[in-house]
Amino acid sequence: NRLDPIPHPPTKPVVGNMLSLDSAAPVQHLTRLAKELGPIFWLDMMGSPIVVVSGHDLVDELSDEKRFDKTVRGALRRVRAVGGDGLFTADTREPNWSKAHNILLQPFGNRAMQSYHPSMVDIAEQLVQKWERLNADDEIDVVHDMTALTLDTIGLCGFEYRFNSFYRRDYHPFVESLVRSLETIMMTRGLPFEQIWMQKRRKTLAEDVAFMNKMVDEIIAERRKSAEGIDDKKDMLAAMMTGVDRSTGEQLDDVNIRYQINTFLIAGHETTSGLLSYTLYALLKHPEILKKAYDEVDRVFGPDVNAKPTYQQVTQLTYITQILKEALRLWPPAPAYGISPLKDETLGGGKYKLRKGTFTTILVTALHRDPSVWGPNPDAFDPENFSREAEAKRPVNAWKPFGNGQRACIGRGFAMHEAALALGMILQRFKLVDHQRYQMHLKETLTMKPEGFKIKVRPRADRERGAYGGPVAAATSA
Ligand code: HEM
Ligand code: LEH
Repeated sequence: NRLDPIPHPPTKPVVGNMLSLDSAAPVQHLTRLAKELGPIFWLDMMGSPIVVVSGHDLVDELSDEKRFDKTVRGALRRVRAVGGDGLFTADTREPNWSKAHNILLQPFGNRAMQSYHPSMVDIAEQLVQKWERLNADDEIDVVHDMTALTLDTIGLCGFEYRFNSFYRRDYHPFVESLVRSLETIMMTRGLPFEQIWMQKRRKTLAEDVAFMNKMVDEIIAERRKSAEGIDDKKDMLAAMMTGVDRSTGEQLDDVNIRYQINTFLIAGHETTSGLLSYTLYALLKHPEILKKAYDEVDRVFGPDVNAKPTYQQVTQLTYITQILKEALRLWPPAPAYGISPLKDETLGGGKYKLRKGTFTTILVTALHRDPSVWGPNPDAFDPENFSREAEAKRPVNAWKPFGNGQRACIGRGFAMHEAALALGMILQRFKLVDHQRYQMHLKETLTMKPEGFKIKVRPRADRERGAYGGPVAAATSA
């Protein structure tokens, strides 16, 4: 075989490894296979191979953008039904990739983050107000509330739209369509003869996509004709409508802007919510880390429980950021990404040959627990992995929750600011109660999230008494 000597599990005739891969939990299955078969192995997906890499040395090589580029295949190719040639699902050589990349660097830059901060606080306040009004024995569906938070946040910062998820019991109809679409996309991932499979689902997919496109197209058209000049708005939509790609002098067209917005909504819905849910889980299970987190929040945000955090204060939450990074290590919400060699390649000092174009998956879940980087106990949750000293000592390309190089996540700064703010505001107010003694159970969609994770909260008694030597109620912000 041309992939010899890369390890390979036994295959069945015709289907290869296709049907033996757990279709409800493919990433967890691949992660187990990586433990068995090692840092590199390949699977036969009905005649087309997919190489799965998770050893740090090999990932380091594969991170060389002169030799390897992102490839939009497998599950991701089908996400194009919603994301079109938006940044996330565009091929690097498509003209709209570099054009949108250049234009979007500004609205995802640091300066722009400061302008989104008040909107992020607006939505985070809706979350904590909901929690403040719960009865003592009411349960919180963590993933639901974190998804409401992250979706509403990108809606408001992205295009001044309020999904108002905290004012409804079910999700907004856009979200119903999005979730159903992603489900179909994952179910049909990699299946051949797509014309004959699941006709009902394919029809629903087409209807859902049409519905989502129409809603977003209307928002764009509204903005184009609004009396208020586009220039007055400071959201991502305004930046996309006015931005010019310096290298071509061109602007984004409205269909591409729609695909970018669909993409931001997928991203806002799928990933940051997972990050926050995993983080709350880790804190519940590690009281000593939770204690340090409370101390930092109290120190940085000050004594007033209701004070709105400033942008600067959020950037000072360094220990909270270490906690978030460690959660991204153990449970990367985007668990894999696909690349392929630009020409015929050899890896591992001549050991493995990869032909040009071979579909190769970086399995981030397994990379992030490689003992050669993280030590003999890589499954332990330890924010000290992201202390300044530990980060300085660690080799590059060992921690890849946001992907690689020019195709890495453009929303990284947005997601991290949003997550630190929300976690900070939660800890500012609440004690967390693990009444279920929840044990992690992952549900895979496009990403992975904890299933059935419920908590309860109580107001923080230590702060009510005034941990700073005076009654906090008197210290209302002016
Ligand atoms: C790309 C992860 C949040 C927008 C990516 C990639 C990863 C990732 C791994 C690379 C995918 C690949 O190589 O195929 C995450 C994680 C997030 C997050 C873990 C939260 C914790 C967001 C948010 C947005 C966003 C909030 C936008 C509002 C994008 C875009 C790309 C991307 C546009 C494509 C960039 C390009 O190829 O030019 N993300 N993401 N992401 N992400 Fe995120
Ligand atoms: O290797 C890939 N896919 C394979 C294997 C799969 C089971 C892991 C396949 O058969 O399709 C390519 C990677 C596809 C997984 C993409 C997950 C990314 C989730 C991020 C969504 C949200 N987002 C968007 C932008 N930023 C965040």
